[in-house]
Amino acid sequence: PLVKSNQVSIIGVPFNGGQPQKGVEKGPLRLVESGLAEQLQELGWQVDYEANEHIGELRPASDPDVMNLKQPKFVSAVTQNVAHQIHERAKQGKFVLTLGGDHSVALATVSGVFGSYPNACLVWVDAHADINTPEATDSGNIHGCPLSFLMGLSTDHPDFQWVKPVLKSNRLVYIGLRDLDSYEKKTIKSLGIKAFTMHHVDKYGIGKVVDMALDHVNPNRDLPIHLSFDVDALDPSVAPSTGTPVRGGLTFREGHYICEAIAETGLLVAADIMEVNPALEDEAAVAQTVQVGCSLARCCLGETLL
Ligand code: Z70
Ligand code: MN
Ligand code: MN
Ligand code: MN
Repeated sequence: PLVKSNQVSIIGVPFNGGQPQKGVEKGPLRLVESGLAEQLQELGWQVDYEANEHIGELRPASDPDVMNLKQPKFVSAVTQNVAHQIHERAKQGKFVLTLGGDHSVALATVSGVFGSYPNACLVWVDAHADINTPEATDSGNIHGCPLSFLMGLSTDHPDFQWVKPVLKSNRLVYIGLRDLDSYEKKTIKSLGIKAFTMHHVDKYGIGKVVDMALDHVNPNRDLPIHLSFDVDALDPSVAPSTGTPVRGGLTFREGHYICEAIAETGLLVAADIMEVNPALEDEAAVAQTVQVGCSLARCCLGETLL
């Protein structure tokens, strides 16, 4: 395996500034309180945990919209800070497991991971493409934009100069897409980004889709892999407590299969479990979503491999 140690760093990022709904900042603590660290120890990993409890204090006194983006300074400050934490852990040869928080936190995870593994590839599992530019975004919510910054599609935003264009279009692949803005569709086509929508999952089956996805971003199966998993990729019946549920998503097994198959390559160096929102839906739905988040994380760390 590429991760040289049996150590995993859990990085909690209790942050909601990339979108308007409260509660997603409670995701990381709920995942940890439900026993995630102990579960990973059970799998043979040595676990450390950074809760980032005080990250909300990075909120600036004033944070006006810039180019339609909401809370740009807050998002930038938090993600830059966390990017450094992740970069340090990855450099030490630890597997980095980041718990969101909204998906703007991928500015931190991808920057940190690719800082340590410049030749890595990114598997983005999501109902959404999260590749809007500051100019193109309708909502202004930065969780819909991280990939545009990471790919250098929006280089002139004053608050995000620290984000380097570490991600090339041939090192990104999507799985699970089903809710795209028209600018996002145009961008995916014009840059030739490989995207497996739910249509492709239906057509080929998840086994073939993951094979084809890895054939594209990692043809020789020798590059480090970063998996960023937005739980809204899953069907709302599987992961109901998330800010932007979209019907027609991945089944429980399809979601877990993705994590298992990527873990099985031995190339997975980092995983993100994002957009679990314990303030949405009833307590049974929250418990179900938290359990699914934990089991996806365990699969990333080899639980179901013999
Ligand atoms: C839309 C936007 C988004 C997650 C919603 C939605 C983006 N494309 N991402 N929920 N996780 O606002 O840019
Ligand atoms: Mn650093
Ligand atoms: Mn997302
Ligand atoms: Mn999403």
